Amino acid sequence: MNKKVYFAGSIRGGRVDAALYQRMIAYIQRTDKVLTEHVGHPELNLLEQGRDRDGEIYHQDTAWLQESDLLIGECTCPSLGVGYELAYAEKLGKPCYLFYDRRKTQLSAMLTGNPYFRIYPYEDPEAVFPILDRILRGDE
Ligand code: 6K6
Repeated sequence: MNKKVYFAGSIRGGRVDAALYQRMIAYIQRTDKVLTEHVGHPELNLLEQGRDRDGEIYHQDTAWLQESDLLIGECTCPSLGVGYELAYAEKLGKPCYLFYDRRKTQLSAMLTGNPYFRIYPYEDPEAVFPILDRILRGDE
């Protein structure tokens, strides 16, 4: 209860799974706090904003990673930013729980080969929600 969750999902990598991100974020928010709610917003400005604005995003997101209790990532859509966040969270020792749709993608060996990451392949997105319950209860 009241854990601070860093939710990671693709933004400039592609928004094909944005509706699922939004559902997962809303589900987590029933019991806990999501620091990165914007990742699920249906209308985002995907354009590069210049070094200064993108620098603010980088500083805010790395501060939220430090503040977070755990990271939950939806990794079906490949994203350089999400990959960077996962390595950053690992260095900080934050527990990382990763989901991906095995019908749509093969996850990078840099994730599946690293036992630090707890990885949950699924075939039906509905399977994600009971796993989220267990993660948030601390049972995973
Ligand atoms: C403003 C409002 C919504 O989005 C913006 C501007 N962009 C970003 N804002 C906050 N975090 C971002 C933004 N772009 C990328 N990120 C972070 O990188 C998120 O935490 C995502 O998990 C991840 C996505 O990386 P890309 O490489 O797919 O963009």
